[in-house]
Amino acid sequence: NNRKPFVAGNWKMNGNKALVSDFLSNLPANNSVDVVICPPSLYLSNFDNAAFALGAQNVSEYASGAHTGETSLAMLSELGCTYVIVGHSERRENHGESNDIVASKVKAVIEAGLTPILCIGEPLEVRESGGVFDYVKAQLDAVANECGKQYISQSVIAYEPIWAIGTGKTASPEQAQEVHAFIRQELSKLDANAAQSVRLLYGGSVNAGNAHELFVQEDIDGGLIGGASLKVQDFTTICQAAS
Ligand code: G2H
Repeated sequence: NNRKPFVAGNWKMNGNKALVSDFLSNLPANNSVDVVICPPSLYLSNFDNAAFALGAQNVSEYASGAHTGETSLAMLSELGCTYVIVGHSERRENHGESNDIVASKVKAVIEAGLTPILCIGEPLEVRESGGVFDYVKAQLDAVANECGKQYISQSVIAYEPIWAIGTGKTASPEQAQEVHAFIRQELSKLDANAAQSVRLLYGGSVNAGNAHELFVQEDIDGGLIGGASLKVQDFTTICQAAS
């Protein structure tokens, strides 16, 4: 395939100015991979002249106004941010983001000219009861129904099984590839050409040691990295594993 590999670091609510400087000075440029750092939004403006792209971890679906504590797409754009993680499982589980809210956010992000990194993935009980495909299909359909198929094909999609997030339990390369192939097959029902070009990332306890075996799978085009994106050395190794 000719999809350019993609690696995004999701710092979550971690990091500080010193970590920003460390990444600016020490993360090597990598021309063969799209590299994105998603720090807490507060720090986006500290990343002037970075050799990598910037993403936010969340955004409001509204353009402006009385939404205390929220951040708008115009603000993110002004700070040089070109990607937004939408629908991370921590937002879905702990901040009440339903499939419908996630779909509105995807729509808003694309309409503002940024690229969503749409997160989907099942909890453990769904994995154990054999409902994984139905579950991720419902998550994809919610976006396709609300926004239309062109929105989903303009997204980067991250498959993150919730039982593998921050737990040290990674999906095996075969388990991940199986779901990635299913996602690409579902996308091809919406738009056969676009399905071949959409980057599908795996997320959930990816680290410097296991990145390579995941990224060599046919339908895994890179990763969304949490814990291991906080160490410049490990993150560098992971980016290299994708190239
Ligand atoms: C999944 C991932 C980053 P971690 O949330 O999105 O985190 O790599 O720490 O499991």
